[in-house]
Amino acid sequence: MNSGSPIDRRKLLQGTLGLAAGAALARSANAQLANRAPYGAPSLAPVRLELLAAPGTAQIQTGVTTNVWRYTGTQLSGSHRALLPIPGSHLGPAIRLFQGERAIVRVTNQLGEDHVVHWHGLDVPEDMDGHPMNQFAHGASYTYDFTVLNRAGTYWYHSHTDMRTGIQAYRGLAGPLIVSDAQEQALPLPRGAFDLPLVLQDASFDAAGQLSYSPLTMQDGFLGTTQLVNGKAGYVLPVATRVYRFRVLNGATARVYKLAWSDGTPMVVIGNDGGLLAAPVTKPYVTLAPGERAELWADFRSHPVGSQFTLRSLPFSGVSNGQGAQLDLMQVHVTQAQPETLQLPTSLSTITPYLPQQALNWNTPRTFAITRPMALPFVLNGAAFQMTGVAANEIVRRDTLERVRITNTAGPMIVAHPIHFHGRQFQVYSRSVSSTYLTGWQSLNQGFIDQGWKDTVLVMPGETIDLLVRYTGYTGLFLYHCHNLFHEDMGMMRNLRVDP
Ligand SMILES: [Cu+2]
Repeated sequence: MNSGSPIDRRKLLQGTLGLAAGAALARSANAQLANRAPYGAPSLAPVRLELLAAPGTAQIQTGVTTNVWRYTGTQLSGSHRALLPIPGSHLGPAIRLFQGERAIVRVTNQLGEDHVVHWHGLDVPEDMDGHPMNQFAHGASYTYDFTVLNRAGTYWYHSHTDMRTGIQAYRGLAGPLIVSDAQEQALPLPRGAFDLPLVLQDASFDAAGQLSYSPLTMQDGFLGTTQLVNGKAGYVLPVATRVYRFRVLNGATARVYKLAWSDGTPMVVIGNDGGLLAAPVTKPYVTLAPGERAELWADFRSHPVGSQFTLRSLPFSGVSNGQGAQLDLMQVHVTQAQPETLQLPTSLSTITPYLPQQALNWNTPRTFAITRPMALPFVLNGAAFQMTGVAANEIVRRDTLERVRITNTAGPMIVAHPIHFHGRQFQVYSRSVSSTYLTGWQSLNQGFIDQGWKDTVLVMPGETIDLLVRYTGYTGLFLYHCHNLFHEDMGMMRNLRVDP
């Protein structure tokens, strides 16, 4: 069954913007056989986990009980603790794995609708990647079995259900996935209680305190009125006069954040989507689009006990009409004096830049345009999502390096789109923006973290971005899509077919 026709998605659009959401379509069988042998060698005993996806309740707002969907994790085996629940949060527990480790995660669906889990940023086989063709029904389980090939970094896992990714992730079906490796372990970075995930989301509530998901417009998608950190409104983080490693993950369905400290302290960035940067980067603010991650070195040594400040999103323009107001995200309260000896390392990791001439197609970049057909949702590469459909220019060779160009330059209703590629991490080679859209671009561009490894990149209006992408070593269908989850659910998603 093919879910890609504009008719289906137009119906869903009407349904979602109105009262009822469309039902997920039945999954289709995939004729494509994946190459499932890992190309890294597992070095540790497998980590076996159970994740139950089911309805539950949470105190997102203090004193108010809200119905959510949540992952509840259980560790069955493994040589280390692999589940670190976020205290008090309805979000999924942080899953901690090591490079080279095999993870076997059995997910059971008790949601009352189809579900599938994507391991965002990880390089895993086709049938482990959370493609909606592998979604499974209420009452069923699916066992994900993969070897962690990725380097240390802040990845995440979340719903990727056909036309239901937005609502499922919004209601809580998302969590951090932390990978460590030997190089990272050897660095003097904050650990334990000083190494914290900060998952940013926004939400809206009805009069009864229940989550509402009502996308504003096609351009905006869903923008909530309440800012959440780790599943809490009005989040307050007590800290000591120490250094913290904040793993900030934009888990919002559509909102872009321009992150800054209220006291004007610059942001010290040590990592992004694909792990630690080669060296720390200091920025006036950090631009973080849905799906992206930024690791911050937050040094509170010079802040006296009793001081308070705010992590906020500064004003910006150009993303979409509904976005860009200043927002307070969380309060930091310095509550304890403690000694600290850590110094910011001058070097963090080894990142070898791809050379342009290494790309097979340097002179003819593989180009995917963002467009919006008249009165229809946004699309990538000229067509809405088809479950197993690929266009002629969406067939690539495994493990080859290519120059991939994304353009966001067509049409009268241009907005920003965070574009995510499944499979391997890529490098951002260049950005250019047309003068018409320069003002909005300049309100965010100093916060782009284009160094290092990326799996999601914000493509601003009027912008053309060139990436250097070495495709996954696995074969099969791997998605690329907009991480504005409303856009994705409306069909702004395509397959790349990775051939041997
Ligand atoms: Cu989009």
